[in-house]
Amino acid sequence: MAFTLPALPYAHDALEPFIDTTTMQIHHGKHHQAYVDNLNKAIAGTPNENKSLEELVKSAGSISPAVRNNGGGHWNHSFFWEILAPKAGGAPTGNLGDSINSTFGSLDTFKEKFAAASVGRFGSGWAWLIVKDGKLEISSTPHQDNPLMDVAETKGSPILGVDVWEHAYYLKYQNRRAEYLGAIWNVISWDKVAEHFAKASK
Ligand code: MN3
Repeated sequence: MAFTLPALPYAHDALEPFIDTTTMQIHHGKHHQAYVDNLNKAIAGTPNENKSLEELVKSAGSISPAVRNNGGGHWNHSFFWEILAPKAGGAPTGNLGDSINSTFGSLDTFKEKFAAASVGRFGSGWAWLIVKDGKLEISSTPHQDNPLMDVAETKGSPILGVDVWEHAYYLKYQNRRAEYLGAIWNVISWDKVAEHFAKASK
C-alpha cells in the first residue's frame, strides 16, 4: 500500500512568526512530499510494500538506504508536524513536567541541553527527547535516522523531535540554528509531548 502525505494539522501560516509560512509550505509540501514519493518508489514491487512505516523504520539496518532515508524522513516529519502547534509553548505540567524537572533539574536546563545536542549535530539531522528504559534522555541522529531504528546510537521511544536540517529554518534564520532552536519552544505542544510520554512510559 502506498504511503501518503498527511495533511498539516494547522494552516501553513499558523506558526508565524516563529516558523514562517514559506518554510512550512516548502517543508511540508515539497520536502516531506518527496520523502513519501521516494519511499513509495523504493518499496514498489518489493516485500517492503506490505510493511507498516514503523516496521520499516525499526528494521533500518537491513533495508536499502533509499528506504531507510525516505522512510525515516516520512516518519520523522509526520511526528514533527503533530508536536508543533499554534498558541503552544509554555511549560509542561503533570508527570512530564515533574520528570523533566527531576531528570534535568529544570525546564531551562533541559532546553539548554537539548539545544546543545541540536547545535552539536554536524550537518543535517534531528534532536530528540526519548524515553529509554523508563527514563528521559536527550539524543540526536544524523540524516533522517531516528531513535526507533535498530541502527540508532541511542535507542528509545521518541516523545519530542526537532528537525535541524537547514531546510527547517534557513529562510527565516539563515545559518542561526541556535536562534531557531530558541524560538521553536513557542510552538511546541507540551500536551502532545505528554501524550507520547504517557504511551512510552507504560
Ligand atoms: Mn525536514
